[in-house]
Amino acid sequence: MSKNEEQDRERLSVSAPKDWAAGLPGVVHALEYSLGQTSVRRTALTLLNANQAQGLDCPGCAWPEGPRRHKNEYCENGVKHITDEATSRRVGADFFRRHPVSELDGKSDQWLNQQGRLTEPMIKRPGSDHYEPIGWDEALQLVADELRTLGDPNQAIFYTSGRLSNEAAFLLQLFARAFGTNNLPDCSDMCHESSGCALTETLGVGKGSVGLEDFHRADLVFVVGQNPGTNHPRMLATLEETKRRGGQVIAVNPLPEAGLKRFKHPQKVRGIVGRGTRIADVFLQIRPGGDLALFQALNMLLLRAEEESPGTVLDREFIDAHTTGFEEFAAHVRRVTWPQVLEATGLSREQIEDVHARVLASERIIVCWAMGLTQHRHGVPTIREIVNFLLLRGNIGRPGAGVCPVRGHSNVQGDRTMGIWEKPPKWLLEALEREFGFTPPAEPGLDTVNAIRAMRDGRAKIFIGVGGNFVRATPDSRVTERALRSCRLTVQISTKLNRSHTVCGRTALILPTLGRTDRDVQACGDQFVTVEDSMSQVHASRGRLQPPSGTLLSEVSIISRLARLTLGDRPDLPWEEFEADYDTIRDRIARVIPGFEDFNARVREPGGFRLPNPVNSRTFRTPSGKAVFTCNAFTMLKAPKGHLILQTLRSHDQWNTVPYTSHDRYRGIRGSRRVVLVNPADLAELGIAEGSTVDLVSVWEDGGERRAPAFTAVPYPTPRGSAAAYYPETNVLVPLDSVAEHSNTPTSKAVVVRLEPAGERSASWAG
Ligand SMILES: Nc1nc2c(c(=O)[nH]1)N[C@H]1C(S)=C(S)[C@@H](COP(=O)(O)OP(=O)(O)OC[C@H]3O[C@@H](n4cnc5c(=O)[nH]c(N)nc54)[C@H](O)[C@@H]3O)O[C@H]1N2
Ligand SMILES: Nc1nc2c(c(=O)[nH]1)N[C@H]1C(S)=C(S)[C@@H](COP(=O)(O)OP(=O)(O)OC[C@H]3O[C@@H](n4cnc5c(=O)[nH]c(N)nc54)[C@H](O)[C@@H]3O)O[C@H]1N2
Ligand SMILES: [Mo]
Repeated sequence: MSKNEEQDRERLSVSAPKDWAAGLPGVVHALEYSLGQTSVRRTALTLLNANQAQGLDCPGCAWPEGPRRHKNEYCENGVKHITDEATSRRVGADFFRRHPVSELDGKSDQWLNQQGRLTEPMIKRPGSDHYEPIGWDEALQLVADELRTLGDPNQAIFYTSGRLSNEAAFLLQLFARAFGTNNLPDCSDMCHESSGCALTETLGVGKGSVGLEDFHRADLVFVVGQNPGTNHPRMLATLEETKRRGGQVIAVNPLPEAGLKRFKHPQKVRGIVGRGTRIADVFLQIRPGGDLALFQALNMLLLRAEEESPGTVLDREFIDAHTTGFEEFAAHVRRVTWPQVLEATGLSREQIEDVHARVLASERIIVCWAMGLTQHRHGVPTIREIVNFLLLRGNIGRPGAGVCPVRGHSNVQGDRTMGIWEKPPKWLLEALEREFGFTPPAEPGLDTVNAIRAMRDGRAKIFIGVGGNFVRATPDSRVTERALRSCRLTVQISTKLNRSHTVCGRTALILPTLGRTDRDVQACGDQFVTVEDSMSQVHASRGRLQPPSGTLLSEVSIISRLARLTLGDRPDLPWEEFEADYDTIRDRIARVIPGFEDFNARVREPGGFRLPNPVNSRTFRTPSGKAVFTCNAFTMLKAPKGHLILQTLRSHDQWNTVPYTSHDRYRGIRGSRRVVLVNPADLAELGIAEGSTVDLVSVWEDGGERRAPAFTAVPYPTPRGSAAAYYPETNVLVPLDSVAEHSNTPTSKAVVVRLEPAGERSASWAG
C-alpha cells in the first residue's frame, strides 16, 4: 500500500447505494473532472468532437454510437476518460529528474496518472534509479538491436491494450510475425476471451451478433454480469429505448447496481427533471458464479414446457435445420435438479419460474454480458449455456434477437480482427504470406498468463507494451512484478505515466505517443485511424487537439520505425510508406482481412460500415456448418467455512487500472478505494466489526500467501458468502494459475479470501 492510499483511507465515508444513474449529477461530475484537467476551451473542443460522424471515437468504451447521434453524444464517464487524456498537465525530463524510479514506485496509481501526458522518450539504464531523456532514433535503434540479439524471436513479447487503432494493430502483428513470433498477448486475455472461445465453438464467430436496431425490436433483454451505469453508460439510453417500445429488461447481478434500476437520460429534459426510466423489470440478485445454473434451469424449464405442449415452445424447425447436439444437450440438462439450482444461484424457484414465464411470452430475446461472466473458472461453459438458451427458441440470426458480449476497450474487438492473437488462424497466415511474401510462424504464441510465466521462468527477455498497464491489469501482482523486473528490456509505448513504467526491466524505455484526441500529421498530411465497436461497426476516428508536445510520434510511426530498424529495408514491407500515409495500410488490410474490401472508400462514408456476421444469415462457420448445442457440467462456487468469494470490480471513478478519484458515487463510497463490501450477516458471523480494518488474504491450492493489507470492512447488500473490492488494488490476490477453462482468463470475479482483523477501526468510520 502506498502513502497516498493510506492517507486516502482516513477520509472514507459511506452512505446508502444509489438507485438511479446519470441525470444532471452525471453531467456536473463529468465537467468538474474535465475542468480540473484542462481549460474550458480544450474541454469544449474535445467534447464537441466526440462520437460525431466525422469526429473522434470516444475511447471510453466500445458501445456503438448509432446513426442518429445526439449533438452531445457523450456520457459522464466518456467525458472523464477523454479529458483525462486531453489534460493540460505534462510529464517531461524535468519531472523524471526530480523523481527517481524508486520514489515513483511508492506512489498510488491515481497519483501517477494525475501527473499528466508524457512528452518525450525516456530511458532508464541498467543500475540507474532515474529515467533520462533519449532521442527517438537512439531509443528505437536500441530496441531493434536488443530484439536482433535474441537467440529466438519467441523470447520477445508484444502486448497490446484495446486502445490500439486498426492501422497500428495490423502493423504490430505484421511486425511481430515478420520478426518470427506469435507472442501477441492482449488485454482481451483478461477480458472477453471467454466470450470469444464460447461463441467461436458454438456459433463459429467469436463476436456479438446484434446491432443497436435489434435492441429496438427485442421483447426481452438480459443484462448479465455487467454494470452499465458505470462502464457503458450509453447502453442505458439503448435499454431505455427498448423499454419505451414495450420490451422488458432482466438484470442478473450479485450487486444492486444503480444503473440497472433507474436511468435519467442526461441529454433529455425528462432525464433531468423526471423520475427517470425504470430499467430492470426483474432483478435477480444471483450468487457469484450462479449464472450457469440459472440458464441451465431456464433451459430445463423450456424443455419441460415443450414436453407438456409439444410444438409450442421450442423452434424445432431451426433446431433441426441449423444445429447439432440437441439430444445430448437435452438429456444432460434434464438431469439438473432444483436443490442444486437454488443453492448455486441463491434465487427462489418462484423467481426463476417468473423469468421462465417472461421468456415464453417473448418472441425476440437478446442476452448481454460482460466481466461478471467471463472472469470465472466456468466462464466459457456459462456463455455456452446462454447460447443453448437462445438456440432453443431460435433466438439467433433473427432481428431483435441474439448474443451481445459488451466489450470494454474501444477497439479491443478490432484489434483481434486485425490479427492481434497468439493463436493465428490458418487463413490469416496464408493471407499474410500471399500479400507480403514471407512465411509467418505457425506455432501458437504466448497469451497474457503464459507470457507472465515465460518472463518469470526466464524464457522471455524483452517486453514491449503498446498501450495498457500490464503490471496492474494482470493477476498475482507480486509474481508479475518479479517477472517484469527480470526482463532484459521493457518498453512501454504510452500516453500517461503508470505503474508499468516503475516496475521495469534492467533497461527500460518510455516511448510517449499520440492519443485518440490528438491531431496526427504525417508526411502525406493529416491522418485518421479506424476502430471497430462492440457491434462490428467500423468507422474513422480523427483527433483534433494540438498534441501535448511536438516530439510525440503516433503508434503507427513508432511501430513502423521500429520494424524497419529491426528487420532492415525490405521491398516487401514498405514501412516508410505505411507511416507517411495510413491509406496505404488500409489498402493492405483490405486485401488481407475478409470484410474490409474497398476499405478506404467505405470508411469515409459517414458512420463507416458494418462487418457482416454470418450468424445473422444463419451461416455457422463451425466444423459441422451448424450451431452447436453443448453439455456443460453443473458448477457451483462455494467458499470453505470462514471464507468469502471475492469479486474484483471497477468503481464509478476509474478507467481500468487508472483510478480518477477515490469515490464510487453510485455505491455510496467516498474517500477511499481500500474498502471491502461484505454482507452484514457475514461480517457478524465472521466476528468482524463494521468499519474495522482487515487484511484480505487469498487462499489457493499452492499454499502461498497472497495478502492485500488494510481494507475497511463495509456492510453492503451483496449475497451471503461473497464480497467485492476494487481492481487493481486486489490483483495481488488473484493467483496466476487460477484461470478460466479454455480461455485462460484470470478468475478475477472469484477469489477465495479470508478477512484477517488488522487493528483499529478506521478513524473516520461513521457507520
Ligand atoms: N467508466 C469505465 N468504463 C469502462 C471501464 C472502466 O474501467 N471504467 N472498463 C472498460 C472495460 S475494458 C470493460 S471489459 C468493461 C467492463 O464492464 P463490467 O463488466 O460492467 O465491469 P466490472 O466492474 O468488472 O463489473 C462486473 C459486474 O459484474 C457483476 N458480477 C460479478 N460477478 C458476477 C457473477 O458471478 N454473475 C453475475 N451475473 N454478475 C457478476 C458485478 O457485480 C459487476 O456489476 O467496461 C469498459 N468500460
Ligand atoms: N482483478 C481484475 N483485473 C482485471 C480486470 C478486472 O475486472 N479485475 N479487468 C481486466 C480487463 S477487462 C482489462 S480490459 C484489462 C485492462 O488492461 P490494460 O488495457 O492493460 O489497462 P488500462 O488501464 O486500460 O491501460 C491504461 C494505460 O494505457 C495507456 N494508454 C491510454 N490510451 C492510450 C493510447 O491511446 N495509446 C497508447 N499507446 N497508450 C494509451 C496509458 O498510459 C494508461 O496508463 O485489465 C484486466 N484486469
Ligand atoms: Mo476489458
